Amino acid sequence: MKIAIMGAMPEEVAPILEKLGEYSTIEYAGNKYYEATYKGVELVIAYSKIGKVFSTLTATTMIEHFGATKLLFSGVAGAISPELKVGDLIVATKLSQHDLDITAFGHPFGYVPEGAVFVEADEAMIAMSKEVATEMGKTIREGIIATGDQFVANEERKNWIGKEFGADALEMEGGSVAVVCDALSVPFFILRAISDAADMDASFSFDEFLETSAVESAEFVMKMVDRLVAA
Ligand code: 4EZ
Repeated sequence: MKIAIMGAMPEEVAPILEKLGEYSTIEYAGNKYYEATYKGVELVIAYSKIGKVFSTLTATTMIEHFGATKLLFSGVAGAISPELKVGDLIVATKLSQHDLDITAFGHPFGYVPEGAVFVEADEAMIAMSKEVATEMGKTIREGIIATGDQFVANEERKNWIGKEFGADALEMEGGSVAVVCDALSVPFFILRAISDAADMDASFSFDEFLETSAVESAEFVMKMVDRLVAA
């Protein structure tokens, strides 16, 4: 077993590297990858840079080049569901690409031939996350995450994504990481802590809460890793 832990931004992986303390740095394909042995299990950690293309490259590299056999994503997201507040954790049950559009040919949003609107995350890790939440005394919500190459700061766009995909949160990497892991048969887990409400105040809220929410997510993901290495 080799576990990949990825984020999109430096702030999203910094708390994980801090917890590990010692790691080696490898430069590959325009990014830095960090390798460590944690409680006897090999880890590879990286932030991809923002968006579907960079996250696709990083997830693929972690699996194909570094040999990761499980992948956990930690980061922040914009809330769609009004029940999700800043700092709250959401685990993706399934993910979609909200900006994928060949509807001109009669296909649904998020769909291309031989693909699927939704990609499902690993059920075993979702179940494990419930146990971890109970153990930590935290509430986590399961839901649908919609991904696209847009920072959504617009109520109308947010509501459309919520309606069209039944999505509870949105971000810019989960859906592409899901496609990669699904295609390569690598179980994956996508966790996000809310940083904003994807509305007109989103950029300010994001700037204010990126670090604290990233820490919330990272701490939870490391508890997941603790379980995985103990199993
Ligand atoms: C993308 N990430 C945001 C990157 C923002 C600014 C320099 C998560 C996210 C997000 N994505 C948090 N809130 C969001 C929102 N409202 N729309 C899209 O994964 C980079």
